[in-house]
Amino acid sequence: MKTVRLTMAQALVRFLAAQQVERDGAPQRFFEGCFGIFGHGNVTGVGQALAKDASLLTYYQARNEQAMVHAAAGFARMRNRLATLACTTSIGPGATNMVTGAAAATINRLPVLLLPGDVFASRRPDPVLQQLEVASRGDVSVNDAFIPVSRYWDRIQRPEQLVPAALAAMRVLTDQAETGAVTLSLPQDVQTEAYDYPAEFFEPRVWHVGRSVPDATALNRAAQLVRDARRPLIVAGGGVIYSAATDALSAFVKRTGVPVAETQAGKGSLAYDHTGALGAIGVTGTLAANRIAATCDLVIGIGTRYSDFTTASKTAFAGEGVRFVNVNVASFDALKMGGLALVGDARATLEALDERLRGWTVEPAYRDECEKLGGEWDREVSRLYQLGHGPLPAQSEVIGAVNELSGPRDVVVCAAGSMPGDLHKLWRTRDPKGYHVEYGYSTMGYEIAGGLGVKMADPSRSVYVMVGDGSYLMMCQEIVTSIQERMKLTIVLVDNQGFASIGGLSRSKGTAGFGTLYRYRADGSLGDDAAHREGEALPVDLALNAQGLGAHVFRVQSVEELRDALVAAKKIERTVVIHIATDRYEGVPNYESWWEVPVAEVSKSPEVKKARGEHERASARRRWHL
Ligand SMILES: Cc1ncc(C[n+]2csc(CCOP(=O)(O)OP(=O)(O)O)c2C)c(N)n1
Ligand SMILES: [Mg+2]
Repeated sequence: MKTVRLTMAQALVRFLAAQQVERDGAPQRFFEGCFGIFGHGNVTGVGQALAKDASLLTYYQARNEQAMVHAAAGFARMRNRLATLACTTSIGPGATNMVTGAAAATINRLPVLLLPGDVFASRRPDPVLQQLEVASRGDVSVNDAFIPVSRYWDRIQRPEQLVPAALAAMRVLTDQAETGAVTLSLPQDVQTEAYDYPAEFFEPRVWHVGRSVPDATALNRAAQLVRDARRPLIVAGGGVIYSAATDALSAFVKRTGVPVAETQAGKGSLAYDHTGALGAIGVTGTLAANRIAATCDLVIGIGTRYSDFTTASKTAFAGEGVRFVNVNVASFDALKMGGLALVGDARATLEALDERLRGWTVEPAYRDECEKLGGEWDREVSRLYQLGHGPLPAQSEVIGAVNELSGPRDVVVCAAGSMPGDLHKLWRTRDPKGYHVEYGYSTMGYEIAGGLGVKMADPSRSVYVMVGDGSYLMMCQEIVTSIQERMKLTIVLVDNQGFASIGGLSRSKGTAGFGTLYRYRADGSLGDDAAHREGEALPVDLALNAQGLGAHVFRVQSVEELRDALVAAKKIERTVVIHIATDRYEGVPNYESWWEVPVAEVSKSPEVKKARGEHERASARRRWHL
């Protein structure tokens, strides 16, 4: 047997560079590079291997480990999970900084390969710098914290163990039902140990991503349910986009007249002006989608995991006897809501269902009703885009300006705060990959880092990152990486002096926006928003901060100036930050939906008591969907 003598880390880098993925024909590289931040736990192991074979796997220096996982996840999402980036870190804090990124990737079902360094397998120099000592267990390290947030986890205790572990990692990363974060924990000594690896391990290997279809019985049953339905509704999730099923969906909707509502991850499944498009569904949904959801008799969920935002905490689908048919690669998701499970690829399954529904369409009256609601919604969007609110503009006007001045193929990126909900309702998506809001984990700090990954995945598109001041303060440092990699981002920094979303939530539940405004405390105030408003503004200048990180900065005071800056930004080659202050109290309304957030059962406050009463009334509408 031909062997190659390499260190474990060198073998790992060679293996990663040889992995390819194929769906519908053309194989492509699975790992397009490796993000990293070096420390004593990886600089001489994986670091040496990356430096030795720099042409094998491009190394990207990041600024924060959590951020680099977000960038890798953003990259993977943009590439429909058919490619990603690896992430290498030192041991200890460098490693555990990736835990949040791992959770975000796993919850969003996005493949990322995490390679945290780990303490010596030999245990000879214990305790090493940054080692957690557990008196009762010799085999535990901080990297065990990755276990619940990884879809596959292993610790490479001997160099030859890399062979089965790397293959298992690839199996999980490329399996569309299993994918998420994969963690290979790499003890720092083992990274540098040599072994005679079989040469075959490094041969190009193509991982096939198939398009499976459910069995005929399940498909026939589903088709019968659709034929029997009078008011069917498709809920399109991220799976529609990952499976590249958007054309198939568009054709199906045109032919049958079944309307489509979109989840956050599924937004872009249909162009916003498609006749069957009802827009966003659920807590952050449109009036059109939520009205139809409330009265539909069959939900066809495609590639959705039915989060509480989608189901309005199980109150959205209020029709008596409403049934669910769920198309999903994962049986775990397909079986939710008591649904008839169609376990399979979204595109192939939709096509198979379409064949069985030849000649069938919804009643013209239902088609007209949906179209009318869709049209009314579009007028509501126009109203919110042109609110003319003052003296500070409303966030909806900022969204309108960015939407109108970005190109149809450009991508908007966001993750947390009040913007994801407003974008879900208001963004006019024109391309299946044009809307990228991380709302599975809704990680403050994803925005700029994730935007970097999106841009790296498709440099031919302009990337508009919409970030709140709170999220910006949590994680803005990848601006530096975007400049280093010449990956231009246009970042719109929406400054409303703190956590507008949580402040609003707090006020709506009777707790006055406590602890959500960035201000000095007014004398005697306990931190509620109203009292804080009287306090002095903090001497914080986020635009100056962005400038200090190397961005080209525009400070704008109005929507007009924002529009000018967006036009001027197109000509600038490096990352741009446009800073705009907005009115924290001017939000986009809720359209007949409810989100379950618990409220104190006992309190002396009349506002809290009132909120508790509303909570109890609303939660009585919750359904089991068994
Ligand atoms: C890492 C993290 N911490 C806390 C939260 C809870 N949270 C959700 S939105 C939000 C405030 C976001 O503030 P900002 O980015 O300014 O957006 P705004 O609400 O003002 O629109 C907080 C604290 C979160 N989603 N992520
Ligand atoms: Mg804010």
